[in-house]
Amino acid sequence: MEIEVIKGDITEIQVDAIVNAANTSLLGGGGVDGAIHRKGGPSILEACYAIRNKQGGCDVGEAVITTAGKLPAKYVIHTVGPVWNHGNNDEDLLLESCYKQSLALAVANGVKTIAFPNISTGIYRYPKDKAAVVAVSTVQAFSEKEKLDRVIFVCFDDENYALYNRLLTPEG
Ligand code: AR6
Repeated sequence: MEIEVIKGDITEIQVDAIVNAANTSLLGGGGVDGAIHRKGGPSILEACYAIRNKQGGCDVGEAVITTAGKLPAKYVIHTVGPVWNHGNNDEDLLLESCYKQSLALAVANGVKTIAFPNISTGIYRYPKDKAAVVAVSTVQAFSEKEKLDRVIFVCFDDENYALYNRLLTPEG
């Protein structure tokens, strides 16, 4: 399983599934969530409403899957990262769960290629260095047991891009 890092906009990535850093309402917001709904069009929000009607949103650390609407990806996997609170609220375990649940949902839906944004490191203020360690170690642990073809970390800013490159480059 290839694990890659690129700098860019996740809404433009051609993979089976892109992951959204959503909130518990699933009704959209700012950051990457806003960009995905804006570019993907209303069918994503309609699918999120259907999930809300069934299960009442999405808990922190959980994930749900919808269409990707007009985006080049086939699916959007919406996961809800933890809000950073000085590390006092199991933020690391909850962030790890976001990556695990998203990967499990990908496998269950026949996804072979998946792209992750840097969940929780924007509006939710999770320190980027700590979040990158959780993201990379969780995906690497997953790859030892189950395999997708490709996992791409899509970094939007230089700081995250540098952090992921360092973690994913041997002796880097
Ligand atoms: N492509 C890839 N990464 C992006 C993009 C993009 N188009 N836009 C932003 N990022 P954030 P969170 C990066 O704030 O911290 C929303 O309102 C961004 O630079 O999107 O998990 C939700 O509805 C950062 O590194 O998500 C929630 O309420 C990363 O994506 C809340 O924000 C995550 O930043 C979730 O906050």
